[in-house]
Amino acid sequence: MRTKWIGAVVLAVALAGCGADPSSQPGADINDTKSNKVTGDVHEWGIEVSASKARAGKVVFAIANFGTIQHEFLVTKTSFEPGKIPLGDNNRFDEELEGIEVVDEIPEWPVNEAKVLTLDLEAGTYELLCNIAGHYANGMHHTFIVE
Ligand SMILES: [Cu+2]
Repeated sequence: MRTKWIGAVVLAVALAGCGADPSSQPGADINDTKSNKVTGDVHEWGIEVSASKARAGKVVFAIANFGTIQHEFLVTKTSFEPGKIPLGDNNRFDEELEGIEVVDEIPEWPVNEAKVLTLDLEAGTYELLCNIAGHYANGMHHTFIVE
């Protein structure tokens, strides 16, 4: 009887852990997978990728728009903390801003279509993001580390 009770408590704690919102933890959008071939998707409101790290050199991003509206996919090299690029009055950030370099992008593309972007990336910290008004602030960004 006593053993059963302990088992129930452990199960309850495990379930509570699963319910926690990972997006509320800083840096939680990083996964441990390292690959130079990255698949992923953009949607309201987020960017998911199969790998959060790559080796310096050629990196291929194959990204689907699984949202219900058009999105863009920018690869930016930045010294700002994840999600902390300062926004202007128009709810976008200035792509010429000090501390951020837009390396390249997939411009806005239709729902349920995928695009491929091939880049030569040097080591550094990048943020993959969508800079359509309001989209970055709503969570459309993902840290990407090149080592
Ligand atoms: Cu967007």
